Amino acid sequence: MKEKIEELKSRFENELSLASTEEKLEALRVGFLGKKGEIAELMKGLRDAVDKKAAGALINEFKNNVETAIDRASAALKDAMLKAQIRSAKKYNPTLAAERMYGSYHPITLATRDVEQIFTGMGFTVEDYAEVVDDYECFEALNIPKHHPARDMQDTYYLENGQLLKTQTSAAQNAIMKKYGAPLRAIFPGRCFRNESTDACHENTFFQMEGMMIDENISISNLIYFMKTMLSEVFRRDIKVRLRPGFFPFTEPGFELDINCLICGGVGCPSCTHSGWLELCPCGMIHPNVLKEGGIDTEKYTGFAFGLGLTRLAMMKYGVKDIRDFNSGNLKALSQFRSL
Ligand code: FA5
Repeated sequence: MKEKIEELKSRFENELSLASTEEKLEALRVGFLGKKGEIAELMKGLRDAVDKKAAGALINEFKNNVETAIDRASAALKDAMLKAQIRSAKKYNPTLAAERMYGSYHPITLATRDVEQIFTGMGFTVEDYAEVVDDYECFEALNIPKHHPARDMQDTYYLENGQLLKTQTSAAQNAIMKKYGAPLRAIFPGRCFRNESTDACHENTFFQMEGMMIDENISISNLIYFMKTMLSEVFRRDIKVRLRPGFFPFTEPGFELDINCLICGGVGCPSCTHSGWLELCPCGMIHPNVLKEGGIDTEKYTGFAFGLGLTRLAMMKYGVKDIRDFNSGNLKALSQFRSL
């Protein structure tokens, strides 16, 4: 038995040294340790052995050595393969020039700048205002006392201290009147928030651009002139608009200025809630109560105000069908606009 094991041992070592792949190692394992392998044959021969115990111990020792040797060889093979893969992998070279990536302006930024340019060219200043305001700024100063039904149209997000995320850029009207007095020409873009369900033309976070002009003898004709000029310069083509009466507690009279949907050409689609028209820029003559609250002499001055839906304007100008794309962070969609 001893000689037989010695002979198998040297054969195993020889074959092991030639087993250069996982497949060859596996064949070796089956050949020696398998059910019908060399070691199983040795076990069968135990019946005829003189000293069964000693022979059994020798076979066991040989079996353990074979198992360990094959496991080690297999681990060494895997290690060598991994190292070869790492060696052949493409190396990272920090000294190479980076792949070129260009940023682009957000379409709302582009639309804001367009409108700002148009109004600054007509003598308006551009004002900035807070996004977190208080009830007075957003409602009371705008002739919307507590419990006024008009508040239902503009639910928003409240802070624990009673402040709120502004629902409309009109929230800055009072502060700007107090800051500059009359005469006054100002526009103030800003992010607005409303707690409402979203669809293709409604977002809970969107931009408006407020405008105010206060002076002697300001009338609805002035308002219509500025609205027409703004729209023709923004779109630079003929677009259909309609002006209809609208109610805002801070205007008297008030109007809704709608634009014929440029996505569907007025036939009706999700972008215009299937009406063919999109509410874009409500406006009106500033209510005397609002002027008074802003410290303006209503005997001498009148004024108009408008609240342009900037995000909707960007939809129409750039043909974006769903307003939610603007806040999506989807670079594929947003990077199609003018590069930096
Ligand atoms: C107002 O917010 C008034 N402050 C506008 C105003 C100012 C009227 C001055 C008169 C004088 P309204 O809630 O309709 O009105 O919103 C104005 C515009 O903002 C809408 O026409 C629309 O273009 C845009 N807008 C309103 N809600 C949303 C919304 N959820 N998602 C996207 N745009 C909106």
